[in-house]
Amino acid sequence: SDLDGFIAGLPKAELHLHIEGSLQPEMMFALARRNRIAIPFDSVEQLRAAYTFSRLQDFLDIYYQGADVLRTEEDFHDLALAYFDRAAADTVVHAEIFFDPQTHTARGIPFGVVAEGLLAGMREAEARHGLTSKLILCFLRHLSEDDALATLREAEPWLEQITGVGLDSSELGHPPSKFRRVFTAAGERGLKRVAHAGEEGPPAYVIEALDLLHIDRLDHGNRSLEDEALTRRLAETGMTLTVCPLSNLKLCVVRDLGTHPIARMLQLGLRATVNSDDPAYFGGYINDNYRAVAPLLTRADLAALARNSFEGSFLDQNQIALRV
Ligand code: ES4
Ligand code: ZN
Repeated sequence: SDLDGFIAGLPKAELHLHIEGSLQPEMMFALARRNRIAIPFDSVEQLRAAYTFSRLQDFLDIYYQGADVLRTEEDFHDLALAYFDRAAADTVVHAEIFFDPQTHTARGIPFGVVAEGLLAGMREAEARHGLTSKLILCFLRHLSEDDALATLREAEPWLEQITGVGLDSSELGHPPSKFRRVFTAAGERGLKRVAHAGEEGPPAYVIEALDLLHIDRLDHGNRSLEDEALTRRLAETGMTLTVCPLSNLKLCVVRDLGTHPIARMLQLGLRATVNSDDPAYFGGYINDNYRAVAPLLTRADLAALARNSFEGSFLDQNQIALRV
């Protein structure tokens, strides 16, 4: 339709994308074959049918299992390039992608294999599509802070090519305060800081992410709206929220798309953006996410969401002027 054309025509940045969550069932089977690994599913259809979740943990269990087929530098390169090809088709001109090194190093895959593969894919996407990108290293919050600190040390040779650190995985029971020291260390090394907070966790976790982790951007943040003073603070400080509508639907963070808070966020003056999170698992890439919430929004709102994605990116101002 006309609205689809409007969304498709908006240049946009994607700021909340787990590269391991872009692994499509077809590629999972192809990599299993290439690496001679058995996977506990008979077909792409059977695998897709397993993607029904009642909460974040249901998804994480299957997401970590899926990542097991990723073994070589070429695998990570192919994964990244497939995502960038698909993102370019959705008029994404810049992407800041998360990766979860601990998911791989815990299986004996060296940090450098993961990083070099992803960086090669990023360079190829820029040459092929002019799509620029940045890399954000996420710590798994269900693991210890010592494990995160060891991961930051392992990353040391690649830190010039890594823009920031993030915090993801199981939120409930793993508050931001658990990672205060590693986020301080990352800040001292000049890295940007982001964290998933307020997806399933309470507003208090968002406040901890602000006050203890000194985040530059808030991933999800939905439950911030339960706290009026916090909402005002996020609006007044111009904090960017990376919101993921189809993820919120699939993980039962919202009951249905009709009650998604994205419109309310914009009305409250929050710098919200729209992103796909784990597109292979949640049933849509970035334009699908824009289309999912479009009925709640005006065209000016949709354009504001796309503009926010550049303002909230880690590009500098003159780079933004060139990208939009
Ligand atoms: C994630 Cl949606 C979501 N939440 C927390 N951690 C994650 N890792 C990958 N996707
Ligand atoms: Zn996420």
